[in-house]
Amino acid sequence: MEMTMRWYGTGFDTVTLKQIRQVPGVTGVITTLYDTTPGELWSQERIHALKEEVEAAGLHIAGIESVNIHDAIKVGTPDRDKYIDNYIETLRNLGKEDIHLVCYNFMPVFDWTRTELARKRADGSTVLAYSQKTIDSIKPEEMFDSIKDDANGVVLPGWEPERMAKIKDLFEMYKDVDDEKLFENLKYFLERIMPVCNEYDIKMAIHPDDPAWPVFGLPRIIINLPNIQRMMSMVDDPHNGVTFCSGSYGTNLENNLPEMIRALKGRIHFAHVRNLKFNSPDDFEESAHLSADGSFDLYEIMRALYDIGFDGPIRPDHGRMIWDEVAMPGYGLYDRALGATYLNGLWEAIVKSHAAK
Ligand code: DNO
Repeated sequence: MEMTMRWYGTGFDTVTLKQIRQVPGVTGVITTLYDTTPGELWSQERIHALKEEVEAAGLHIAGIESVNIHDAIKVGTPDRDKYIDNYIETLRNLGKEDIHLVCYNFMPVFDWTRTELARKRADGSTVLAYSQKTIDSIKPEEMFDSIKDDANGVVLPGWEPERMAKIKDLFEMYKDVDDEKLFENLKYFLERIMPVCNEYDIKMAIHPDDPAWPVFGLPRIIINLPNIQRMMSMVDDPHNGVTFCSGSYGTNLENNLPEMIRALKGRIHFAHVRNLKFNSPDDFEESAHLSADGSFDLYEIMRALYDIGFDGPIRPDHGRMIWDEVAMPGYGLYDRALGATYLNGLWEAIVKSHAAK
């Protein structure tokens, strides 16, 4: 595996490449062109400039998170082909710049959903949290307003204010889209992009829906092993794979994370590893990465990745806000650096214990 960190780009991220370079064991970044909109074509020049900037800091681009999918593609409206054409061109331009991993999601309307961006924990840190009761008590259009004051002035991925302003139209757009339709539209999209992925060896790594169940009545399909297997078999190509995100699949306590990892051998192209602390099955908060601080056994997760021979990029995921840092919720430097170091420590121990046998 390669340890990486997510970086939103100069002007968007409070964390610098120089800081990331100094986190022990981190060699790559997972980045994006944060000011592009879903459906827009990424020029090779802009990708090249981003790559040069990252490389000048002594790092490399290990993958893109995300090239976002236009709603027309998810809904399957007649104009979807023009957005898929743009997506294909973007993939080609990434391939030409020697970038071979793309993380994306197929969630309707909202990307990840949290009801709090700064829940206070006993140690004084603040974390992202989710309560189903809160979701059940508000309207989708109130969602953004209810959390935006805790965003520390940054634009959250998937929660761009322009998008949120059109929320009612978006819901209207999805009114006839159910799970079956969403699967069908995902299949159409994947079939169209696979040739360019094969030509440039680009691994597509779909991100799970977070939380892993329908929110506000919208369909959510990338939520458990049977659905991932369906997605992979409907377009059976090794480039059609997944981002294994422990914090997203883990929202559903019925998902056995190490077992899922073992079942997905060969098709996990990217891993997000973090912990959650459950207060009840429908109320959880994002704890520190350490197993003892949350509900998951991170050692077992890392061991499952080791056992399947995972050799792709991995990144610590959302961190707590600690030591008075002001940053994008979940994406500060300090706790993610602690997370990376902890995951690296687990990995080293696993590798060495295998060598000793
Ligand atoms: C949140 C992230 C998601 C993820 C996208 C992938 O912090 O995990 O926004 O990047 O769903 O497309």
